[in-house]
Amino acid sequence: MSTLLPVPPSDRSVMDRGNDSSLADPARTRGSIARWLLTLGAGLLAGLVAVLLMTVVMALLRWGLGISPPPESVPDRLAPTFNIPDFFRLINQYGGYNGLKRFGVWTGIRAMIGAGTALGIPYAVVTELGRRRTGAGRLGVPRAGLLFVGIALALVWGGSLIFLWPVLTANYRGLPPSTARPVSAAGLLLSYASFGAGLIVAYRFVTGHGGRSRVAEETPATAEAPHRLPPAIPTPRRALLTGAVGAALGFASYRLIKRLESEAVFPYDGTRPRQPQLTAITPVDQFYVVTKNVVDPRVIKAFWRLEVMGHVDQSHTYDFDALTALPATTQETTLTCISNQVGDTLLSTAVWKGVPMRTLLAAAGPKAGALEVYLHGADGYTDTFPFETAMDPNTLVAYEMNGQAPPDRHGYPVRLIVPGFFGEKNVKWVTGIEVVDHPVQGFYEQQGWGPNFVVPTRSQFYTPALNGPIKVGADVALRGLAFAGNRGVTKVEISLDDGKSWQPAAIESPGTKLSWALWTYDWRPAQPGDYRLAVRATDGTGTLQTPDNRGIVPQGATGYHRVTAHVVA
Ligand SMILES: Nc1nc2c(c(=O)[nH]1)N[C@H]1C(S)=C(S)[C@@H](COP(=O)(O)O)O[C@H]1N2
Ligand SMILES: [Mo]
Repeated sequence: MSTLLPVPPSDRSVMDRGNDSSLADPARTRGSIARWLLTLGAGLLAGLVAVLLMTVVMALLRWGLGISPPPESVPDRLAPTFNIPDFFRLINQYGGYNGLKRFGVWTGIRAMIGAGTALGIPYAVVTELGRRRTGAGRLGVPRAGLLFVGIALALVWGGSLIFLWPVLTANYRGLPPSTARPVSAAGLLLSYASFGAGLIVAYRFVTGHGGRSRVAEETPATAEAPHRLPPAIPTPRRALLTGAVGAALGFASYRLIKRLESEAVFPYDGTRPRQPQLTAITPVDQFYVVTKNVVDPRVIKAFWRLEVMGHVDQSHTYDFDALTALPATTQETTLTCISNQVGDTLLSTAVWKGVPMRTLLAAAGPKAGALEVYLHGADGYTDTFPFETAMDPNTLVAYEMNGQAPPDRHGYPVRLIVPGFFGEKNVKWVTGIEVVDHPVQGFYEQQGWGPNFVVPTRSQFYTPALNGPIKVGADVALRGLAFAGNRGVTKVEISLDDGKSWQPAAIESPGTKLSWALWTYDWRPAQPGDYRLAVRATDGTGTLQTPDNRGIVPQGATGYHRVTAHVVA
């Protein structure tokens, strides 16, 4: 098999043009330009094949080992740096959080493929100029080409490690932060190296340069007459073959990405029960879901570890069996998202079983000055809460939800339950509990949410009958919930006249200090007309819910839930 395009006579003269006046010949110059264009085309083709190979490697590493590739980790790295108004502007611009997430990842994939393909051009130029000076090296690749790839690799890898440092703790299969970081770094290196190797091999193949350069052999370089080798150009057959390999790699990476996309969170992120089925305990499959991710972690229990480290005397690492061997607490707790509007249903209640966090902290021996805990999730998510809250006996490292292992979307195998605070502190897929002696900020905190994450007292109607007209004299069972963080609900009152007068509602299910109360109020409207109904609750400290209307940014919404009842004759 010929490893080198036979050099046509015209090219031999181009090759020798250092010694003659061929540069002055316009026809030869045109031939030389055309030849360079073909060379650059070979570079682009090689770059494309190489980046598609890298995409396959990245997708396999993501799927198999949970190593986050840049199209996923870069948006994750950037998201906390947006302020809340910009974050919401983007969310609106891209049709919701899911739309924004999709945009981020696909932009990343496109940018990566574009940049990788484009890198083929400088590689081709450097390689061909190197070939002129030194001829092909031992591997059929001029040293300049290898150097180019080596330097590019070092720069891109080093830059990635610096830029992505905070999110290298992510491992979607559940490795804890201290292991995840080197594994992520190695995964990036392997990915980038697959690109570099792919570029070298694909370019060498497509331009027909084998292990030895026949041109170089035929015209050995001398000091007086340095080479004027023509740039290598692709042979049609090899270009076709390379294109076919590229198509196969493109297909493979497409299938892998599609496979990951089928595990994407789009169908369930932000979901809430559509049919109001209000029960004291929410069935697991109706529990609301919120996640920052495009593809949630699917933790392998055998990979999963929980590290308790930082400002402690003795770091500890627990595997699942070691954690579940510790004395556990079972408690009913309601969770609600900070972006839950008054009257909305991003809130649910489950019975959680887990180890009190303070058991783990006591074993590690927090040092004097412990201020906060900095939590790490397998998805690189972070959040914080005061050390005092971490020592609260109700703050759990939970591994059961309503008597079963929590499903992936709720943090399998282990998540935090932090009564009193908004859902975001309830870190899912938790892999690290880091004690710190200085203030730190988590994923959403950096955007400017908070600083107060205490759930304010809330109450709301949850009565489907109010959606339609109501007959005068009919019995209407008004029903709803009230929730007061970790303070419990002691009283719920209903107003039928827009808050002018209040009547006590009956407590159908009191819940616990940590969970919602369900209330009912039997109403029989006597007159037709539009009634403005309102509800308010009093918490366990005797404090009445605030009537002040506050939006969800930056500390969660407050105010009375009001609904209109259309009573007809
Ligand atoms: N690791 C991790 N934990 C997380 C999140 C996340 O994106 N990643 N989202 C938080 C937010 S904003 C909320 S409201 C709750 C939702 O918990 P749920 O989906 O089980 O209802 O999880 C919190 N824990
Ligand atoms: Mo949330």
